[in-house]
Amino acid sequence: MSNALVDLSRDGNVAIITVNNPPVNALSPGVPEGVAAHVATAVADPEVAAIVVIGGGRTFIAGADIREFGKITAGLKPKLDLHPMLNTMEDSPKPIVMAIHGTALGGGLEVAMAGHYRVAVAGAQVGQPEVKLGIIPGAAGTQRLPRLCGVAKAAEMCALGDLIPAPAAAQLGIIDQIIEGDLLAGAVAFAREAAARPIVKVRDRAVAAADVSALRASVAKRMRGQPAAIAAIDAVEAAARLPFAEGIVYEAELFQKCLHSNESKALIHVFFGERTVAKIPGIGKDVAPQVIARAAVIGAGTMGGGIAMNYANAGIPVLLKESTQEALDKGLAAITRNYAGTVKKGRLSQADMDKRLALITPTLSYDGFADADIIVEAVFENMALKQSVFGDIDAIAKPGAILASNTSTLDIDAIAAATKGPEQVIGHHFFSPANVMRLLEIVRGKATSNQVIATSMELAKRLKKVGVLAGNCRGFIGNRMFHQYVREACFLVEEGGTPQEIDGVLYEWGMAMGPLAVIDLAGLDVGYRIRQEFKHTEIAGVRYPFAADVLVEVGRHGHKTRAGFYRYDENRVASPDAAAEAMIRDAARAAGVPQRALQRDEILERCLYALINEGAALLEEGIAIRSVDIDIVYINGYGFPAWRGGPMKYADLVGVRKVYERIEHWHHLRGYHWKPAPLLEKLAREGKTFADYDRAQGGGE
Ligand code: ZOZ
Ligand code: NAD
Repeated sequence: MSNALVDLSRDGNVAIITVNNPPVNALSPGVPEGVAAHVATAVADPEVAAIVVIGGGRTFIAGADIREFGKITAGLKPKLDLHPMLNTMEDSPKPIVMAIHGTALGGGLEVAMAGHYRVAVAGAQVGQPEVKLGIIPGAAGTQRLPRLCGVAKAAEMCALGDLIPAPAAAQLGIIDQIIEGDLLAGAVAFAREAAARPIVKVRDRAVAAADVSALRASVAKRMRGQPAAIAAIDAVEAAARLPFAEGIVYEAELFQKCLHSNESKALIHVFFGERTVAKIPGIGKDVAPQVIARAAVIGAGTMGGGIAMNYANAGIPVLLKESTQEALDKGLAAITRNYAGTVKKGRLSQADMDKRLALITPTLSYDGFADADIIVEAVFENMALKQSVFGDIDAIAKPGAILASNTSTLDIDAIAAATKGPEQVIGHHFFSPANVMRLLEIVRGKATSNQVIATSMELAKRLKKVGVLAGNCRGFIGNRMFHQYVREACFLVEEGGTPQEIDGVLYEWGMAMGPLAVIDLAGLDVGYRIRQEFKHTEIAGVRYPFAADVLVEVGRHGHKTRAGFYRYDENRVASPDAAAEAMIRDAARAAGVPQRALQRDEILERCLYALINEGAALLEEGIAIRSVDIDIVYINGYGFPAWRGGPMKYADLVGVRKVYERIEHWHHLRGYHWKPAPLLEKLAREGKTFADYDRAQGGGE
């Protein structure tokens, strides 16, 4: 079967099969069939001596079509079977040379390994990244790869999913030759020579067992909650134990199990989610992003220093302004220390560190700010100060320059009101440490222009961040939800749980850190100050979480004072602190909070369902565009495990109705804080999911 997705042509006695399925030549329906049909035609053609398979456009085959997996698990399609195509290729009596540029990933590398030779340009990359989607290679990758590079390396590649640059892959035996110059011409020449040699199939190569126990142990720890990584090692090890035909049956069993797991559904949701969040309804390709060639940052504290590093890392020169020489020196010293640490770990060269530092110009004045395409404010979290800074920069910025605030809670419109051009003002909420955390919450004010939003979304990519657009409200998406989560964690500790018990349950469930450990790290005083500022919004008779306040009031501010919910040693290693627990206990007794033993399920439900309920409210208010936007915020900014899909996907996986019923339960018991969000109630009553909601908004899978 020939089709528009796969083309067959000839260069003398070499047949050329080109896959044309943009953008990444995924193995969508029609591609495997087309490749197999063209191989059969070429084999039958007496004038063909050898065959080259190549990808049209920017890449070789980047893998199976991930969209098909959801259809299979939903029962809408039969399971994928690539083996007929792979066997047709491997059994070809004429040598098949795979010509690789871009990426040969997952099913793409599996196709490449069913050929008899692989050649690649030096810039290509190969890998079996399926584990990042919660699955294992399902088209003999776990059986052919160890036959090329050995069990140990293959197990590592399949369990970790890292991409291997072509030159390294050549050293490992995965690639036979690096082609200089034109790939197709090089592959055709290689194929002509190969026609004279006997064919060796990868499946017929010998493979020796290897000790992978260290990898197994490290994966069990690093990738907790992700059974696919261990399954990948099991499958690769089987290659040395079982004949090829039995190995692929074993691989298929493990593949199916992984494919139908919640972890895989969650990770596939995250894969598409990270791409969906870049799409903003109403802002099309006709809105051209502005050029950002120069930047300026105000405030060289915890956040400003990290933000300046992001710009320097992206090659964008950046001015960094402080109000005193002392603060400037301190900020620069922190930046230098940070880069030096990366150099020491071998992840950055000294020359690159010097180059990046040279892009950061420290200053105490606004000189040069008029040339900046973007000015980012990261001064103290105080409205009057921010308004005064925005008044200053509005007066000196060039027309069209973007004025961004890194505020975590303040009203973007009130900040914009200090300028004559509120359409240029936007929130760029980076997360601490700003040079490490991937999330950039982009906050649109009511006047922010579409061009400023489009530029911010594109800039996020350049800064290697995931940009998510949020509406303007106190705390935006991330912190507004976090506030509910921490409230429940504090209530739980006031009711008799210990910090390590509550944090332990959430950590075991998959969070990078428990909620109380997180606020110790961020500084208990930060939340305290915000609560004081918003005291007037408290409602009489509504329970107020006091656990953190009790600690702050005796000078326990978390890491920075080496005491908070926990005690910290000089290396900031936490240990339980009976004194903190006693203080909270005393305050709870004084407030008449009954003390009791807590169950794991209650801790999980109260913390996680509080997030979900607030997430539903944010959707309804239009603060978050889609539920997947919330998921991407939580995974990239708050240590939510990607393999749980984010809070809203987790709700879908548990069942929206079940989550709603439990929230109703807590509402009866605990009142005010647990009032179900109307959207949650509506979806539950209609038997719908948050994914359905996203689809109705024109987004999502
Ligand atoms: O897109 C980057 C990437 O990493 N893609 C995923 C690669 C991957 O994970 N491949 C393995 C897939 S799983 C597999 O292959 C299973 C297997 O073993 C076979 C199963 C057999 C079953 C047998 C059963 C017994 C990549 C590096 C390729 C390119 O990055 P870019 O930054 O240049 O581009 P993106 O990421 O913005 O992508 C452009 C558009 O393409 C969509 N897309 C990418 N990879 C896809 C895919 N769509 C479907 N399937 C894929 N594999 C992506 O969503 C984006 O779409 P738009 O609409 O947002 O533009
Ligand atoms: P910080 O106290 O570490 O740094 C603020 C810096 O701003 C100080 O070095 C101060 O000297 C400087 N500054 C004050 N007024 C100035 C002026 N007029 N001109 C130049 N410099 C001035 O605070 P931070 O933690 O970096 O927070 C900065 C902003 O980022 C706040 O709005 C905060 O809410 C937000 N934020 C903080 C975090 C976090 O985890 N720390 C996370 C996200 C956002």
